[in-house]
Amino acid sequence: MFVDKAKIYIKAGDGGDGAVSFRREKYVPSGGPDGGDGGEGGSVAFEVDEGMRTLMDFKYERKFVATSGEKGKKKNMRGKNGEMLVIKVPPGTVIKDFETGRVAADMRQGQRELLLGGGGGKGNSRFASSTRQNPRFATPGRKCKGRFVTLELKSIADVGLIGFPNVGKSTLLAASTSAKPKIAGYHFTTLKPNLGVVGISDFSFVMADIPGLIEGASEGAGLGHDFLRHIERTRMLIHVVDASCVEGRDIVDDYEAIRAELINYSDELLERPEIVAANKMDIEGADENVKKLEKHLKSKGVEVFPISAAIGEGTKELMQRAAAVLKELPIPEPIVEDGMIEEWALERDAKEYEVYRQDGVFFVDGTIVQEILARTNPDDPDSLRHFQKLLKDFGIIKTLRREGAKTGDTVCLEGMEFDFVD
Ligand SMILES: Nc1nc2c(ncn2[C@@H]2O[C@H](COP(=O)(O)OP(=O)(O)OP(=O)(O)O)[C@@H](O)[C@H]2O)c(=O)[nH]1
Ligand SMILES: [Mg+2]
Repeated sequence: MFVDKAKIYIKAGDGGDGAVSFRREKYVPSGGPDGGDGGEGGSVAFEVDEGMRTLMDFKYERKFVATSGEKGKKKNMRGKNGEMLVIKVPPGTVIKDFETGRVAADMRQGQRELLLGGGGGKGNSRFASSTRQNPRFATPGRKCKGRFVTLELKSIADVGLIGFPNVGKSTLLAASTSAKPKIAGYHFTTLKPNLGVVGISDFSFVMADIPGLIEGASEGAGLGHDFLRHIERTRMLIHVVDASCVEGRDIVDDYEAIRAELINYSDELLERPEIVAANKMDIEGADENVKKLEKHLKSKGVEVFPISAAIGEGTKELMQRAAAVLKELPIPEPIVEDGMIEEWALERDAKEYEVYRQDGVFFVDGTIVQEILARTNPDDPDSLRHFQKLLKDFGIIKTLRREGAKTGDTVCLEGMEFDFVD
């Protein structure tokens, strides 16, 4: 099956921890701290690969974790950085946060970093000062949260070829571009959109052959919704009908049935410019059918181009008209992003915390508290002093005071209790 939606797990690399180490050299009695910083974690980036047409690869590989930064080393050596993980996606891939459904990126071209790797921790040599000559603590690297994202492929094409199965959409694509879609006399020959470039003198546009639609497609019948999603992104439609009516259907009914599915799927498609290609004109009886359709469409102002895609008749005129229509249409905007990437980045840097009082105990909860605790070695007096400084720097002491905390009160930081000293 053609996969145009996938759910994957992505995680940026954690920052490496800072090292605790002391110089030990011959003839140097007290060498001092020399623990290096941890390396940075690798980021997760997405890159458009123009050659990719489906999200098929993500059916088998679903977990993408960038490498972590290495721990700091002695002699003030920094840990190695993690490597950036680049995930290749086809053009037109929309990346969404799985939980909220909000858009993180609409990949059209180039590369975008979506998840930043965690920063490395600081080695103990960073904490040396005149009053603290031998710090026995270092800070851990920042750990990154993994998350699920949804990838949705919405092909980017200027023109979408739509219509019932077997009407000759792929034949028209093959006649007008260098694409080589599969063509055969049965329904659903095309199972995924094929793209081709149409060149009209100095103008060119991308045309997509979309798998055949049937009645109920907007509710998921046939290949249904999967393909209407691709139509959503086109700028105009060429609605292909089989003028020979060899399959015994009525040409006007066919036309209206497809229109109904489009509109049912999205009101926006109602506004999309459309021209009709009445195909298979080489077959007897086609003339009459075309007249019938033209009469039906006259009042709606929809143009009908009689063609015979199999022998390339009338196709050039049709493409010229499509080019003329496209020239008048605005260039489509990428799907509006929802500030998701910024939020992911902020989440890592969240400085928020909450202070509340219960049974005389002051509770402080929040990611920043976890961060501060993770950086603290409770058995080390220097580290504890540093811990107090961090509480002050982040305004937690001030907030506690404002909430009424006095010297001797119990404060519970993410489960760890201590006495408040003002
Ligand atoms: N006589 C005649 N046959 C045609 C013409 N165009 C296409 N066909 C035939 O119609 C059949 C279907 O053509 P396709 O191009 O595969 O049709 P499609 O609309 O892409 O079909 P699906 O991919 O199944 O939706 C093939 O046997 C073609 O050879 C034409 O202009 N004249
Ligand atoms: Mg086809």
